[in-house]
Amino acid sequence: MTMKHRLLALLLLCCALVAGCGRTDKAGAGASALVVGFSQLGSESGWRIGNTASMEQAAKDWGFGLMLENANQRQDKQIAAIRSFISYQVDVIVFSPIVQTGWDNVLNEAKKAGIPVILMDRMIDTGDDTLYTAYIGADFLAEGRRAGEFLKRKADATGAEHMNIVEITGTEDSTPMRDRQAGFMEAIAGDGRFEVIESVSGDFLRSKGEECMRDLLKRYGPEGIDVVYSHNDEMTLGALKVLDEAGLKPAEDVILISVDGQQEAIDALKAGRVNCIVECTPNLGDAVMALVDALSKGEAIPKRNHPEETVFTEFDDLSGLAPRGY
Ligand code: GZL
Repeated sequence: MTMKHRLLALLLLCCALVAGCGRTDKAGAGASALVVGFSQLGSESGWRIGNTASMEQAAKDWGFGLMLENANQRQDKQIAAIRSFISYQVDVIVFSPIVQTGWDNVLNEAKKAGIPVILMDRMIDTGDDTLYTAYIGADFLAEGRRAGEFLKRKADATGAEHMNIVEITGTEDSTPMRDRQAGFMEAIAGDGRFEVIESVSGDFLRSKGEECMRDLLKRYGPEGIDVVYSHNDEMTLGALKVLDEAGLKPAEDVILISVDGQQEAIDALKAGRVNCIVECTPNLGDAVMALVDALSKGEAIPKRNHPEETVFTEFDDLSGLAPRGY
């Protein structure tokens, strides 16, 4: 941690202490000024940017200090951030693990320091579930199932006898990638109308979603692909650009199933350019801070916490849908 970072963190702590004096926000007047160390994995998507904003706003609403470190898609930077939170003895550590593996050592350090850890948005692989106090985030298996259920409904509606599916997946070894794939495959399993001809990683990035779609079209041709199942809207929006350039009609010549629910993607759905968007809300901040507040009061909190989520399809009337905010 450079001197600049130390001074910044000290400044943040002072702000938090000042903010905490005599405040009357959600945590209640007079509560001590809690400090939350938050390691965000990056800024790869509109979803991620919305998630960070949600955390920053919630910390303000609850009157908690927030030490935010953005790892810019690097696990080593997340681990370094968690170590800095331990050395500053924050009250709670919250982080969104970019991948599921490789966290036991640093989480053991947090455990030894007596600092509770909340996993937000993504899970970890560990043999010791005392290394984290709670998980709060989507049920990605359910999201994948919703994508598969839509495709079956679409095939029923069109009478399709066979559909070639290409999957553009999120970051390898991340929870949403693993479980959105597993849930989707589970939903279409045994249905002879569907064949997944290829899965490629777009790493949740729009630019890579575009590259993947271009490569897939080269390999299979416009007649060879009936469905694109994309693990997030950014990659879907990249794929749309390629389909347009190829003279294909998105959502007609190629069925597009996406996940997240970013405004730009919802607008594409409303315009008939996407068929289905499975919602994944980034607005987890308030629920995270409620868990932090409960922990600070010595209250037990649930180990797993899932937000309510839905699915938006071409079959729905979306005219009354509120602005998405991300
Ligand atoms: C899902 C989140 C994913 C989003 C992507 O909870 O981890 O990461 O679906 C984001 O947009 O990059």
